[in-house]
Amino acid sequence: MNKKRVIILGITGQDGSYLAESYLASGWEVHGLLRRTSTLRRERIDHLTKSYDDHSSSLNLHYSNLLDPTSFQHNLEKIDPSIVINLGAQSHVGISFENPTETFLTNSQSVLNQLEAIRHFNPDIVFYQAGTSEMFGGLLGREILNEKSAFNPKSPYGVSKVSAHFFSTLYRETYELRTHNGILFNHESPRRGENFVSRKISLAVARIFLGQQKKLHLGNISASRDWGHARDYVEAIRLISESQLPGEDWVVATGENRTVEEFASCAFDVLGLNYKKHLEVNDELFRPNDVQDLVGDSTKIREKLGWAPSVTFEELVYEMVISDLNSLQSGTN
Ligand code: NAP
Ligand code: G4F
Repeated sequence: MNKKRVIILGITGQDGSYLAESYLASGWEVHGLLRRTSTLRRERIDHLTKSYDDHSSSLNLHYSNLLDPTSFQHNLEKIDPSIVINLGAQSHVGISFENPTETFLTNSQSVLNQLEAIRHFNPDIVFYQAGTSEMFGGLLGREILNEKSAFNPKSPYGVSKVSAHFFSTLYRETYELRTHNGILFNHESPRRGENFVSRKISLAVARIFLGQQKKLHLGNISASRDWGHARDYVEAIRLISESQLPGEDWVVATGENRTVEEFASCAFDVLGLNYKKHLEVNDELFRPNDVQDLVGDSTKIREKLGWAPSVTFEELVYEMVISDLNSLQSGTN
């Protein structure tokens, strides 16, 4: 790849921020697309934009809402990248039941627009689409999910991502675009949004420890997820998009799953607390439909691209709880 220039959609999100760091550290010119919001809160990438005077590692930002196809097209032509990574999404599964139309337009229609723009501007661009284990809708019997498993989505979010997956596949097969579909299982970090269950738990544990909160209210605590660390998963995205392969589907997972209750138990353990004293199940926090169990088989990416997760479940939970405790104690959260 001679032109080391990448566009990242969803740069302000958890994965976008880690991916930008990774590309910048290896000398890439990184262009992040972001939407206009009423505040300028971009805490996940502030540390990258402050280094503007150092041109070897600067992050370039451009306004582009996922719902505005012309703004993507103009940026594509102006930046002329070798890789486009689409991480932009309404990524909250529970909220997708409340905002199904926005979720579908943001997560699926936008991908069609991106593919059309790439097809007409430069079909050699590598395109990465952020697919998800939510597309599977859960374990079928005892099958561990891989690239050949059937999709059976259980939420508007899941349906929108299946649709985007098939647009990406269609443009690969029809127009020979170099589209890769990542099918990533849950990945978390201290930068995870506060309304996802892992971060809701780690924040609550730290606040309860400091006497700032009494109870942690959760919904379906018997659901299980295959949880990894976002830093490991953005390295998988880089391996995939720089692989020189024409375009394929890739499951990225640890191969182990834990219930939400086990996540909470482990998190309270970090600060020597008994989760049973603080956790309450609240019926209002259950979703209209939920994926009960997920665990992935990432043999393909391990064998073909040499990827492997480096952070264990216990290390992930520990890092999240300690990070929230430190931020609360230093007044930065
Ligand atoms: P995230 O933190 O929610 O980030 C989503 C990004 O999309 C944010 O930068 C957000 O911008 C942007 N976005 C949303 N609507 C937009 C719009 N209309 N115009 C422009 N930008 C918009 O998600 P994440 O955890 O980093 O996940 C990255 C991608 O991977 C998502 O597509 C997600 O669905 C997918 N995925 C995530 C996981 C996981 O476990 N994390 C697993 C599988 C797949 P704002 O900051 O302005 O909201
Ligand atoms: O943390 P969650 O909201 O993540 P979910 O639904 O698995 O989705 C995340 O992972 C997907 C990959 O599989 C991504 F595609 C997606 O973008 C997102 O990043 O919920 C996990 C589980 C669910 O079963 C939920 O019902 O936790 C359960 N849960 C129980 N109580 C809760 C709560 N989830 C949230 N957010 N808040 C609760 O109070």
